Amino acid sequence: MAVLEKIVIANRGEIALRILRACHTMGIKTVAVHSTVDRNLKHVAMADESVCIGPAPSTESYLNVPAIIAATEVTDAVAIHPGYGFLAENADFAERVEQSGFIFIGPRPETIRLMGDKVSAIKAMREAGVPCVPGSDGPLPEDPHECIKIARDVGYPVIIKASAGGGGRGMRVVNTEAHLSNALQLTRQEADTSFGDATVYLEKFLENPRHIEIQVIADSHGNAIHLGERDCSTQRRHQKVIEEAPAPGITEEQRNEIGTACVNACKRIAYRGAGTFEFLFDGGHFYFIEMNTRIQVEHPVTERITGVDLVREQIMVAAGDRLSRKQEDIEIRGHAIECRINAEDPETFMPSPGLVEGFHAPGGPGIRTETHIYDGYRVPPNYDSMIGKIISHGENRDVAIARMRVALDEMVLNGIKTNVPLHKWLLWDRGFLRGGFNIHYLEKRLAERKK
Ligand code: MV4
Repeated sequence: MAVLEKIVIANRGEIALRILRACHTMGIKTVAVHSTVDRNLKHVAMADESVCIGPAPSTESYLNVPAIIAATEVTDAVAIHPGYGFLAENADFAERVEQSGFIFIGPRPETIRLMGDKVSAIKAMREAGVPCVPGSDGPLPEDPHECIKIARDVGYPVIIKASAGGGGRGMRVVNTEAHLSNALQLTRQEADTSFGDATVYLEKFLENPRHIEIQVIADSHGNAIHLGERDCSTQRRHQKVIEEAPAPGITEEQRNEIGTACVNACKRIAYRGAGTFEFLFDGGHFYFIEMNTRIQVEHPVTERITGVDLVREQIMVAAGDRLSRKQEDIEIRGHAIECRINAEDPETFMPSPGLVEGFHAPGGPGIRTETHIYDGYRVPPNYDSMIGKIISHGENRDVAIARMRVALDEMVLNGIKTNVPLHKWLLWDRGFLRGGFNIHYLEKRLAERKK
């Protein structure tokens, strides 16, 4: 086994701690790079070395490429793990890391670039045999008349998306032909302003889909496997709230079919590292929309039902090792649910940073808590409001839900407002208990609750 001696963790919060634990378990030394307000983070205390890379604003610290490269040089580290968010899907950063002689723990820069451009990602996936949403088969042409023809062929409603967008940014639904030209112009303009790229494409708008994603991991020797799916339909304003695996109602046959398509696509593009194929699931069919080339927040539900340590695998394949498992070794066991804990008002969803004046993590059979917070920790106002995750596991969905309810009741988290009350409410909600609802379910229930 090739061993990386020392890794820079270019992130913060719970994922930085998760990466540190994986490294130390593998006998790898760690360097925490952090902003001034983050000097009291748990992983900074636990890391072998730490380097302050800038002030609180992430543009000057966690997005400060020269500072991160310099910290890697001065500490004699050999690799950089970007976590999620920040620089994780920045192809230019991955390239700079490699040009500086270090290992980027993630896909090759060309792959990140391919998937960052949604038009090229969909083209690659369609050619690789992954089912995609019916649509424009490439960028929309300049000529509005040609666009009208394309939309007519696809059939209304359609959705116009920015090629440089993703994750819900730069999209517009069009219900009738009368609104197409105006919507096109607006979306192009917004795309140009927001992303510096006016390229847009068009898809059939699926009105009530579920959001189901497939986890893959691939090595640099041509091996790739899938680890089943996650259902991420419980979301509000494109922010996931609860994720679960496996997805309720998906058969082993459906899982094998879509999983195999993803694995074949990975082999075809020589994918390396962990990745997620995002699909809309509607009428019993999967439609690819985007690929994420990073470790995701919700990776633990997959770890829980497969027994695979995804961050460890990421590090191993980045070092040039082979995957530790073959597809036939992967078996889905039981059911896992993740509740994201945010420092926010449970009614208004406004961020609620501040001092944690009492914290006690839940535990017991089938409970995993992933958080960096502790008694006396101050949640800074500068970053994402997610402060941790609780993951429950059981032999079936009912057991996972029962364990999660107990865990949420057991947890003590005082001093700041959190969305824990929202989770407690959802875990007794009839629709949630039924499972298999679509992406609009939570927002609909929240709107009803207000009345
Ligand atoms: C769609 C769609 C319906 N039809 N594409 C939003 C985030 C981005 N990743 C893609 N998104 C969507 N694309 C077609 N053709 C509906 C959404 C969508 C959505 C998707 C996944 C999870 C939550 C969502 C919330 C609103 C809209």
